[in-house]
Amino acid sequence: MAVYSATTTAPVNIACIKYWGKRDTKLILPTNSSLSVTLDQDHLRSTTTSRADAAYVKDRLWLNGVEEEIKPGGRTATCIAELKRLRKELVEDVDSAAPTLSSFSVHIASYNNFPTAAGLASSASGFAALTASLAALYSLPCPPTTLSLIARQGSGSACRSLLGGFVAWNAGTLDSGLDSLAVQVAPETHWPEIHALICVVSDTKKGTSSTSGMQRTVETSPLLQHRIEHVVPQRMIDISTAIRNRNFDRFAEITMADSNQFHAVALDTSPPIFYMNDVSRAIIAVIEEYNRVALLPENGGKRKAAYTYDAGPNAVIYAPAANMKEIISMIIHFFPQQEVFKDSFGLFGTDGVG
Ligand code: 2P0
Repeated sequence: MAVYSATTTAPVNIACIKYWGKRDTKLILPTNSSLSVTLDQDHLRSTTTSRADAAYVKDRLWLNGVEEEIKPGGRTATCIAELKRLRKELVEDVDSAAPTLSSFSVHIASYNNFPTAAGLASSASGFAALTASLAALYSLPCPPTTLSLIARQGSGSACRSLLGGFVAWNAGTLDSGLDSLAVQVAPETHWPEIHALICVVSDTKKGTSSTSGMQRTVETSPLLQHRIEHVVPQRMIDISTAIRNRNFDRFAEITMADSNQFHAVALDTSPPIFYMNDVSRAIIAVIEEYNRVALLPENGGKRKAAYTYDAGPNAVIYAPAANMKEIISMIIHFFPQQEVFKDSFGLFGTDGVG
């Protein structure tokens, strides 16, 4: 009896231009485009195995060894249904001799190689790995950009984790969502000098989930409308240019400005959402001072690091690898692992993204 099984991995991605807001909550269509860096496979990633068997009676999912319910009509069920549909349309209807895997139930097991307690979002790598493993199981003749349309319906940010390097998620304009997909701006090999340092400020679960938080922002924040119409479109162009030109100074300037505006729209939400804490803000002050000195003409006049924060207090610091040693020493100097930080502050390590 043939065993149909496929295992794939997908890394975490960290956005420089933030996704925050949906224009369609079912299809997960965003109110603005976004752009991220996919971290390398060696560090933070999800690994997912999918199996199809005629003997399975229903689709089942395990996350880190614990079975999760697949809710009918929910995000996971939608992704599985879309991939089964593509198997039928693109493989089975074309080659009638192909096994009709689309009619079998699937068992899916996914593991993260980073502690869920680290407070790092796992939905992006998780839904990207789930989509990629089913696509491999079904031998779908689809490029990652096409698969991003499906991963997006699991979790918006997941569409960006199907591609490596520097990745844009184009918001698109169609109601169908068919133009709301991820494209590679530059491969990881284009700019391997850029590394990411993840500073775990807190490992507790965040108070407001991204899904509900961003919806509240869409409904209540006047600043979000300004951001969508007048800020993000130009930033997407400018940061893509900075990446193509390997211009770290400009990349850093835009990344920090966009992190700050994302947290400003969170604050502009009613009731307000606070994701950063005092340690997060202190890290911003350290990096701002580091860059202020670097920007002096006698020091070269260019920024040396960029901070960015997602829907939680943990900092991600992007910098050329050559600056990382200095940055890590500085962070340890200002945030020594004394009693107050002992259990709540840790350096996760450096991630080469190239
Ligand atoms: C991002 N975040 O661009 C932004 C920055 C958080 C802050 O994408 O509802 O977990 O599943 O589409 O993808 C978090 O949003 O939300 C996120 P859903 P998701 O990375």
